[in-house]
Amino acid sequence: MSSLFGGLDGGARERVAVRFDGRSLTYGGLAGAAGVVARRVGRGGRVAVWATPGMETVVAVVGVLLAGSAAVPLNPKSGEKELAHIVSDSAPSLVLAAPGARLPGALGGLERVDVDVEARAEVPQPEVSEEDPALVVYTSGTTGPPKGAVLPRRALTATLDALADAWQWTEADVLVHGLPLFHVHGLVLGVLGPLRRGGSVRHLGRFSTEGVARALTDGATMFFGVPTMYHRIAEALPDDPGLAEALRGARLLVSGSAALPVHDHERIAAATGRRVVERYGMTETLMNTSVRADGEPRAGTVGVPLPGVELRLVEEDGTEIAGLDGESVGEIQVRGPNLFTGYLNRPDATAAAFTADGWFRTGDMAVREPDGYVRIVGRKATDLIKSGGYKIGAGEIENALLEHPGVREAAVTGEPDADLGERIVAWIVPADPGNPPGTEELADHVARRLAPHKRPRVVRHLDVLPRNDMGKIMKRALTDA
Ligand code: MCA
Ligand code: AMP
Repeated sequence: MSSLFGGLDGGARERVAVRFDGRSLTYGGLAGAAGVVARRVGRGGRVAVWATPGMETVVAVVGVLLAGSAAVPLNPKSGEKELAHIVSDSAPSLVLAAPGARLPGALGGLERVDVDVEARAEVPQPEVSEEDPALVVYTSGTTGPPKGAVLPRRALTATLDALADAWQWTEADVLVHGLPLFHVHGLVLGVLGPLRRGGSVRHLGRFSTEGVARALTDGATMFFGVPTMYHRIAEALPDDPGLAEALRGARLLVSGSAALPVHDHERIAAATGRRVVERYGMTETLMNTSVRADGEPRAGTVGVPLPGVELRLVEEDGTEIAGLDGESVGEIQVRGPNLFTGYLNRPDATAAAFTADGWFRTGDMAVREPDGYVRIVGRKATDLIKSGGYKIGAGEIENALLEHPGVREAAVTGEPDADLGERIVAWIVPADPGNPPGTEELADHVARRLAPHKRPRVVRHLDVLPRNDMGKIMKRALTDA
């Protein structure tokens, strides 16, 4: 198992691996506590992790990986419908949770094992293959419930080593972030990344500009965030000289999960003299491109393909765009060891995601600058919304809205939002036009069923939804209305 975590294999057992608000674990402590989890979990199979932003989640995921099993991180704010789907789809053997964490009814049928961060046992040494699944991460599509992307161990190591090369990321780095631990950004890059390098991660529990400033002033060298976090930093900078000073001292500021607006990039550059580095990835592909630490961090670009990643732009008819002209727009397709193996229980969706010759269709549209830099210009599907860095499918929200008795018809779109990138807008035809359900009621309804970040922020009432001759809702007409 030597391969996943350089930090656990090396000799630096006294070095701090992980810190959460006053609690920390050294590499020796993490190996011991994760060893207990690994022995309890055993080899093979899938194990759910109640992924609160705390030390237990790190110990649980590392323990599952040391056991040679696959972790299924669960969003602790997921609603009943979403959780029930994930649990029945991934069929975990048990759920790992922090002592005292309250688990909802949807997990009632699962055996619960509490994680003890103080416990210690030898790390087992199971036989594992690099193709064995390491994580199953649920991600939204345009329609239907989220799909479980199966990420093999080699995808994690390939992406983390490519990032180490691009960012000159070493064991001397201390990363700070406040990202959720049930998605690739916060879990793979933000936790497994430092552990693979033998470095250290400080998790804020919850993102705040003050927390970032404090950590960077107190020895952290890198910050990872989604554009919403950088927007909040850009907003706070004029009144917070300490924040500007802290960012100035960082070795690397990295943004990803959605496009970083040029305005925020430039405001941060003007106030701190530092340019944020953007990288581009996806749950299914892990990281594809990045601006390199020794490259030019130009606003609005996501840099160059990472080592080992093949990337091409393809036109609608399948023709590959040959030149780097900075204006021909095509879909980004990628190939490489960083890719997932498929969607759990969804061979149809897996087949549809790849071309006949094995390229993964990202659905992201881009151009390539003459020097090879990739500039993302949009997305193929209008039914995918990125809000706060979370990917959200219009279809799953529409289905949830239709389960509300006050809703006869529903359509969901994303609208530009300075803070969230896009905000979710629900267009509904009320069952009773004289008594339509209010915004808060529908927001709560969706938050309870799916997750709070999937709740509509705006609700608009219509007498009828605009449909074409085939009866299909014309979303563009709604967005333009
Ligand atoms: C609000 N809340 C509610 C409701 N309304 N709860 C229940 N019912 C409601 N009706 C709660 C929320 O749960 C939250 O609780 C609080 O109110 C505020 O929520 P909200 O306004 O939605 O969010 P925010 O606090 O403003 O969060 C902004 C954020 C967040 C911190 C930027 O969006 C975020 O963490 N984004 C990161 C997304 C991410 O990691 N994406 C990676 C996937 P409480 O106060 O308890 O929190 S993409 C990926 O992995 C790929 C590979 C990539 O490229 O990176
Ligand atoms: P997810 O499925 O949640 O992993 O989100 C992946 C999607 O996030 C990608 O397909 C892109 O649309 C978007 N994304 C990630 N990083 C960036 C970035 N740096 N710039 C623009 N879009 C991004």
